[in-house]
Amino acid sequence: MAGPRVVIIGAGVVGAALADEISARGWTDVTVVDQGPVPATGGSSSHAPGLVFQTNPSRTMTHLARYTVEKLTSLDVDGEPCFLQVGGLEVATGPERLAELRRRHGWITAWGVEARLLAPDECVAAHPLLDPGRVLGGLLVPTDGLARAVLAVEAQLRRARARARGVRVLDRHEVLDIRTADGEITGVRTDHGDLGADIVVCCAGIWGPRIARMAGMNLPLTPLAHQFAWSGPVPALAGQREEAVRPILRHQDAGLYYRDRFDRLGIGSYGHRPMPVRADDILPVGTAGGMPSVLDFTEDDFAPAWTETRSLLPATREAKVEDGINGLFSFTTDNFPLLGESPDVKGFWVAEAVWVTHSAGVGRAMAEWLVDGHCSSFDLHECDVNRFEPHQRAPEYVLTRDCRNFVEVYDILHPLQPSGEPRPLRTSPFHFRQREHGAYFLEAGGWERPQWYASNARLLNGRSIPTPDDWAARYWSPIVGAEAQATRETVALYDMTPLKRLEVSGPGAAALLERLCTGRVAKSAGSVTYTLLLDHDGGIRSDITVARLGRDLFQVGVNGNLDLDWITRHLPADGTAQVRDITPGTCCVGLWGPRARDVLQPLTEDDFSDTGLKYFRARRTHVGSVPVTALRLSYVGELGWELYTTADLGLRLWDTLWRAAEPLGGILAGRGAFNSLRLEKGYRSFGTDMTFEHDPYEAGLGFAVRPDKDDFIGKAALEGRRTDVRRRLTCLTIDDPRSVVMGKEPVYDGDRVVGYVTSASYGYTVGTGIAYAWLPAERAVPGTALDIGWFGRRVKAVVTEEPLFDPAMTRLRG
Ligand code: FAD
Ligand code: THG
Repeated sequence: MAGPRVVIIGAGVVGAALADEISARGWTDVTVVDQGPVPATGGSSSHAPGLVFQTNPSRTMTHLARYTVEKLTSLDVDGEPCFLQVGGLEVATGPERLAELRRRHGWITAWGVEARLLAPDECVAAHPLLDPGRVLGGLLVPTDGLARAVLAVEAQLRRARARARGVRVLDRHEVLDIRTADGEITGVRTDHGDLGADIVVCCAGIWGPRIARMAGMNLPLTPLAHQFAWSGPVPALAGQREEAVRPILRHQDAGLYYRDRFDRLGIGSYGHRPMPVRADDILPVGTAGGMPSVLDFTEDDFAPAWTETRSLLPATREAKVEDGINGLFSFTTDNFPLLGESPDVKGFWVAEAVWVTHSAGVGRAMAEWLVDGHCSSFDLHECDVNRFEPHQRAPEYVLTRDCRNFVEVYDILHPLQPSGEPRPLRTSPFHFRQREHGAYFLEAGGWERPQWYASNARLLNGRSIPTPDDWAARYWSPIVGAEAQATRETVALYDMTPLKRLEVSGPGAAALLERLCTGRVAKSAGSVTYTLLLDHDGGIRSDITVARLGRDLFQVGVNGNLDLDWITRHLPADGTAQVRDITPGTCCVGLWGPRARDVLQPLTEDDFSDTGLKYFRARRTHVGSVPVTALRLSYVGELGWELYTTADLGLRLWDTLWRAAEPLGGILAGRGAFNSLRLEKGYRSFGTDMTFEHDPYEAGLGFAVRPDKDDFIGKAALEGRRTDVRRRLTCLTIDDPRSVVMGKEPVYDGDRVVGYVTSASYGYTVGTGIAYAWLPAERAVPGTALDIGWFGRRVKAVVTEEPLFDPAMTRLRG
């Protein structure tokens, strides 16, 4: 089995890793094409100093890096190792950074990579060039180190070219065009002739946008210049025989990193102005004499970096900056790579905006995805090139965000911190009303979302809302707690407009959804079903709600653009079903709380009693003068409805509801309360609590799977899993009301790391801190006492039966 004809464009670290991994899986009809000479093609990989720091807030990114480390440590070229495992050290020179390193220690520990917090003298012992007077502490990851990128290219291409595999490598071949027919790849045109192909994978680095455009695809990345310089000989390093012995070093407070190389020091700086380059202006290798991925060194921009270096590492005062580059590599709007298949051209794939750090991991991920149809080793939902909302592909947005991300690359970013610019982007029809009520807005998917309302400060009278410690108290107000409590006491309006919704229609719609969903969704008109989308390997792709509004008409509440992409890819070829994102043209109010019916019933002729519209039923009706689709369900676990209408009537709907709710003591409530209430109720959030790597049984969502229904995607893979659950998404409670964790923290059993927190909040109506965490099944037993790592200290937590609030569902039904 040679597999389909694959052409990989680009022989940098990414293309080389993919060629190796894909041929190892039996696809051997593979050609790697590069415009430059292999292995030092002149792309970014040829210039990368190769620092591999595995620490990352994303579990997936750490795992991609960990695999890269594992693989490259096992590879050599004629005895020359591809990886120098010198360790990675991040140091703090200020108290905020010191706290940040403790948080980072939490992440890397949670993701299963060994790391240690170091005292100042230990930092200096590990890296003797450091000025002891400046360092407050550090984070050491012993398995970090230096990837030798060009060697890694060579080693991986050698394996791929070996006789048993027979991958072809055509260097000095420039790709000039991508050939397609009827929306499918047929080949690539090069300056040396055509190559037929069924699959093309673009691993062209900073040239990616140019190649993608040949296939009609807009690739949202920006090449930015980044300064890297070599010092001359540093006397203190004289006589160093090995290429590198000290840990790679990061000094994030000044945007700097370092590596040693014999008696010299390499210095990378992000401390300069962003220098974006249009992908179209980057010439092919070989045309410009020199290397187009490298711009001239601008010494002035480097001056502050050198001053700071001489302060942090005093031994460098005896040295000079010898030579430097402004090297180009890709930034994206959310700092994740761009992986996956074009939505428009079948067989055109990309693996772009990938660092050396993640390259081998990405090679493996892409190979699995291509060969198996899905990637089982890594959860790629954050990396999928089809994750973006339409505005996130706009050139202005991409450029602004990418430059911002360059500036913020080492900044301390709070998990709730909204991106500074561009803002505001998407506003619901209720936006100006919300502002009148003093909404404090955060951002998600471009939407301005009220986190709480200042006008609700009056609710604080007579309540005592515990204040969390410093970090958790940012982007927080005690009003959040008051709004949560008031929701359960009276009734609240929540703006649910940002909840993405799709319309699936046509005579084939029911069959399509039955094939994709784990539950029965083609029930009577008016039914609503909570159900899952699975991948072929049984991993959760999303949890959704499917409302059948008519025989051929469904409204589907989803989690993001990947759901739209997934459904689109599975549309029947005969055109009998369509899918459309109706989010932008519509809006939604969640009206929830024990008095919700008292608000709604007087506004409509229809019967909204418990029997008139049962729990998990939908109806199209009117509220005052506004036509609405009402779904009776609630992510906050209270009586009430999601009320949808078109954007033009949104304000009218809001005002109508508010006029009826206010006299009954109703309130407006924000996202902070929402998140607390849903955790009390045990409702999971896709992407945070469960992702592609989890199956429904582990995630506590087995109830949404109907193994007895007709075939659906993922069904076969689930067989036998229900009884073989090794890890569980588990509810923990935290007694200390000040210690509110935020997600991504490690969970310890004594000294052993046994899991990690997904999401957390204080539960304002149950009166305890709540943290959901992934734990081994044997520890997911109520009563088990565990610790959560929080800025280097331990917070006591106990596994607790869930849900914490209203397990009998008396609030929702009735
Ligand atoms: P590349 O290595 O650029 O490979 C793309 C290939 O595509 C090129 O060989 C090019 O010739 C080929 N190609 C493009 N267009 C065509 C065409 N039309 N026809 C044929 N072939 C084509 N990352 C880290 O992890 N750690 C670091 O410490 C680090 N430091 C860096 C420092 C600098 C100064 C720079 C510039 C980058 C650094 N990076 C670092 C980033 C890292 O180098 C890149 O992200 C990575 O090398 C990208 O690999 P790639 O294979 O995607 O791209
Ligand atoms: N509303 C709508 N669609 C959505 C969400 C929503 N789609 C995406 C996301 N949110 C899905 N998440 C949930 C989670 C839980 C519930 C609904 C949507 C829920 N679960 C009940 C339970 O678990 O007890 C009901 C389960 C059942 O009866 O099958 O209500 O917020 N429109």
